[in-house]
Amino acid sequence: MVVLADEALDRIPLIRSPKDGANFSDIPVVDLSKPGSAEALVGACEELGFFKVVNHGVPVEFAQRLEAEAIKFFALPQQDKEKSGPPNPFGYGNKTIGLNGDVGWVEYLLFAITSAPLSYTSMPFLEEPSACSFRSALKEYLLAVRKLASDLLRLMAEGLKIEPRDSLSRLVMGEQSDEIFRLNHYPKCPMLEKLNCSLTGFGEHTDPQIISVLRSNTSTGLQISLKDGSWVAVPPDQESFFINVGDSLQVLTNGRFRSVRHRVLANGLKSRVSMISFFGPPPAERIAPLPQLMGEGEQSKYREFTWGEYKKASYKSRLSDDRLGRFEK
Ligand code: GA4
Repeated sequence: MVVLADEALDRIPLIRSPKDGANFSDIPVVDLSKPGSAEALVGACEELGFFKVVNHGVPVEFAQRLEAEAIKFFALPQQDKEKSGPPNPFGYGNKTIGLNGDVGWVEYLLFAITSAPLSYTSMPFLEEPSACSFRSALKEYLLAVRKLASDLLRLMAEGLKIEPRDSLSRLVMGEQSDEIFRLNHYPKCPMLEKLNCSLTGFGEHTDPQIISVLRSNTSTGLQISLKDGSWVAVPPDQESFFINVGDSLQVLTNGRFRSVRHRVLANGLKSRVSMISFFGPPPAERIAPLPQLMGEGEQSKYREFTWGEYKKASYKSRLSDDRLGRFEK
């Protein structure tokens, strides 16, 4: 039996797979400065539900500044961080994910974001005068990534030949749109080096929203699941963004795009810091296949629901649950 020194570790699932999984060199890369990017995006969303974007227009320094601020926050004494928790679901969380018993080798800050003017969940640490540089780094990053998300959804509409071109982007750019931002810190876990298995950082799941925009430091850990169910490791790249198709976009395209199952494994040698923006529509928005994407006589594969209903059901589920399955016809 493997005995882990840290008691909390006992509750976190070990994954009996080779440490980092096979490195997957076939992650589609979409260069936003090149012609044909709209078609490339669509191909990647159909095949994997996941891709990487380069020449994305977000200055690298924005992510670096926010990462440096996040590292300073996560280095604070535990009792100071706890003042901004527990997450309900927003705030500082440590090892527990969501409200239904999921655990992982991760600590995080989760924010609800509102636009016009941009604001986010207030937390005790953000009220300190010393958090001024955190607040400004957060704002500049969030604004730049919202613009990227909007550009990507416009390009998707172009690639899908949907008019008007803002049919998808308008869903996530409105004042009532539901945006969430997450800063994750996966501390290194040196004892993993001795074990021939990995520790769950963030358990397997799909994202309920439309798209998610992820940036990480140079640590490995992120894995995605391919159509055949196998897991492959995504090589990190701190200058690019990784995009996930979420459950809602799968429904909007009547299953043409694939909501990608993904997970993060903790690293024995190096801590991982990631920042993810999740873009959802307004709560009252009806999530149903876009009529222009339906062939003649094609029926929706899903029962109708609003984003508010889907989100509520999601937050009652466990991370690995097949949330969309419950809405399939
Ligand atoms: C997965 C995507 C986002 O990280 C998140 C997560 C949320 C949470 O951390 O509170 C959930 C998870 C996510 C889906 C199922 C529920 C809710 C944890 C969980 C067990 C912020 C989101 O929107 O859904």
